[in-house]
Amino acid sequence: MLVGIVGKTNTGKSTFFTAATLIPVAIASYPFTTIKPNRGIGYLRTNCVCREFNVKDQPVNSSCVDGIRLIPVELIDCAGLVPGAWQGRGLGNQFLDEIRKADALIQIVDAAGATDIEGRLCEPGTHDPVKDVEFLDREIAMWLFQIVKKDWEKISRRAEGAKEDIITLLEDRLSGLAIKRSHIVQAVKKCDLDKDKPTSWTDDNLISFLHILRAISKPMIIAANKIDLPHAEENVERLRKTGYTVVPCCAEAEMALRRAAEKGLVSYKPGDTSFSVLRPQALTAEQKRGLEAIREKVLTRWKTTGVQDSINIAYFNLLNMITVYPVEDLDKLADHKGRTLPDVYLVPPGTTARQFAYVIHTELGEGFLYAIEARSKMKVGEEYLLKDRDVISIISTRKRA
Ligand SMILES: Nc1nc2c(ncn2[C@@H]2O[C@H](COP(=O)(O)OP(=O)(O)OP(=O)(O)O)[C@@H](O)[C@H]2O)c(=O)[nH]1
Ligand SMILES: [Mg+2]
Repeated sequence: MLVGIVGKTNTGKSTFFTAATLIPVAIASYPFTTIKPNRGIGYLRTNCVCREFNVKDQPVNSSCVDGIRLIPVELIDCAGLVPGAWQGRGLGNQFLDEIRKADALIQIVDAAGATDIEGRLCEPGTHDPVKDVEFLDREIAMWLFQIVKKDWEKISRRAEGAKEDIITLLEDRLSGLAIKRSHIVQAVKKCDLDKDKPTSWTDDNLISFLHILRAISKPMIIAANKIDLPHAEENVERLRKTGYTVVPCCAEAEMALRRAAEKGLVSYKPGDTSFSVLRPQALTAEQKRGLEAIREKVLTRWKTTGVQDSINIAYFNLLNMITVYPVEDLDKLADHKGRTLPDVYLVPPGTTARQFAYVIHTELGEGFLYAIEARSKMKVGEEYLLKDRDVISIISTRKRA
């Protein structure tokens, strides 16, 4: 599962990406700083099961600090866009091509309204960020429209004439865009379009359908960034009226805290509600002022910087992913090397015990006999639907290589 960081140019996408991944990328206060997308690993913050089972874990594929399990996930920082990108304005379709593979989107909005519609700096409060949300929705829908419209006449006629299924034809047309058949079926239903008469769909019908298809196949939240600036607070409420989940955010603060934590200057984990200074003597007066401003303007007022919350919401609320801990030895909750709760996997809802075995290792899936759920110590079959925070041992005729 891949989450794309998208939005108008110059809103703080790359700052958000660096804050989440600690990968240094180009950040600047003018439009179109990012040209090629940046890909990197960020983390999901979850309460580890180690506390509940009262064990000291030895994480391998993730990390665990004070009972907080950080699970790696992939993020992509896209190039910014301006209205008309679908027709080639700004960096044009390049941005749009980057979101092909994204399963969910975090839209970074300049909530302070301190950048105009073209991403140029302006006085905070002079631009309406709701307009940015509206234009991004339209850009993506128009980009999809361009893809579908190319041979719409042909495929809609074919669907009616040869009685070929329009859903299948659309699925072919939209392949490679992380859009599933079930997404298309849902969108057609929601738009109340006659799937047996696609030649009757007008351009407007098609655009509304594609708008809904995007919302279903690439659900989105809004990170209302630059929350430290004047006018951001009033705009958060207005942004909420768009119907999207809005997370107040200060990417710059998260970046500063993560960097300071990496250098051992402060104690801070992504998503924490506060930080403590570990080495005050190593901080310059300016750094101290900066950190206190973060505490006052961001953490005291908004509880968190919003970066971690946005990533968690994208994976857990938009994509409904669940976490599952596989173990071999049920008594020690350990793997074959004796490491306690070594791994946690992020899987989609509806994953069965056997499908999960395949995720770990093909051979484990092929030789699947049954599984044991650690809390109840009950035997479960291949069709058992995994739940969030399950700790599970898979018994298979074939061992892991
Ligand atoms: N005040 C404030 N400024 C921020 C925040 N996050 C980012 N910025 C500033 O916003 C400007 C743009 O940041 P970038 O991260 O380069 O923005 P971008 O959206 O990646 O821009 P493009 O790649 O050009 O589309 C920079 O001057 C950042 O320092 C924030 O939380 N608060
Ligand atoms: Mg950028």
